[in-house]
Amino acid sequence: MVESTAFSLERYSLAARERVNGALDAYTRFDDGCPAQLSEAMRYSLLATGKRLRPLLALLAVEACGGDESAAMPAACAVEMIHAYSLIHDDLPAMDDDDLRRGRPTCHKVYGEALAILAGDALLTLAFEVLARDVQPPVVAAECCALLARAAGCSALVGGQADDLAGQFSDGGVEALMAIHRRKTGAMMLVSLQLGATIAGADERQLAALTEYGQCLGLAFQITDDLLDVRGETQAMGKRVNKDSDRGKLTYPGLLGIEESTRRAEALVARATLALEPLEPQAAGLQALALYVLHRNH
Ligand code: GRG
Repeated sequence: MVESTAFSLERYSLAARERVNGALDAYTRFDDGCPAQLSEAMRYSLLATGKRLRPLLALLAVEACGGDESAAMPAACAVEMIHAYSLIHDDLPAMDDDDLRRGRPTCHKVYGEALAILAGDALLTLAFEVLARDVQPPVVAAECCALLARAAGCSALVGGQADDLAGQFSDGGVEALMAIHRRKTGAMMLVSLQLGATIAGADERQLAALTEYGQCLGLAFQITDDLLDVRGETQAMGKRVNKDSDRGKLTYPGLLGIEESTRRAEALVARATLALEPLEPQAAGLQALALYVLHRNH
């Protein structure tokens, strides 16, 4: 990971991931009749090694807006649950049909398709239970539920996935590609920041800064994801590489070339970090995270 001078993202994220993983583990120990195989499948995917980028965004956003990390932990877990569900369903034969995720066989390869679908359903549902019950006060919890439902719903995550699968805009240009990824990838990153900000009681100026940051970061993340798909190695990525280009999917390097894609990712990260100015000096973590997204190798 890339170090910023005043803030060690490496040190912070190592410890924060531990806290997130501990909370995710606790949230998925069911003693209320959840079938053992189902909870095993949920935990297999949820607790697998991942970057925990969305939880980190929620936790860093609450701090950037002057709030307390522990207040945002339920939201950090909720976004990771939705993310894990979307990966399980995306890997299914009816969708992207993948065998490898996070360095190990996909959920349906281990537990079968039916249980993998149900594990995804249960993680999606659990996310809202956790938000509604554990975010305080209840009026903020309700606002968080509405924000997350919108970001995960038919006009964002699910809608972006539907358009992507339908090959919508496949003959379009960069604008078409951005329209898919703003919903499929960007919306969950943006809402992670918005949840942290909402829990911290952010004002309009802080919310606007995080929104600009999140929109730029989401697009930059997708460009680097496409670049890694071209350049990356299966072992480092923990998933099959070259799959997008092999399937004739629109990608940034495919449309713009590697050099221009890299330049765009750099420009977006520069805009993202500039957007954080109103939040300084509390946004050092988010600054470092933007640099990490640019230089990541998995
Ligand atoms: C099934 C509703 C539904 C949506 C699926 C998440 C998704 C939408 C598709 C996954 C395919 C993909 C490669 C999307 C682009 C970027 C992305 C979301 C990568 C995975 O996220 P990371 O890199 O993964 O944060 P880790 O494992 O580190 O959490």
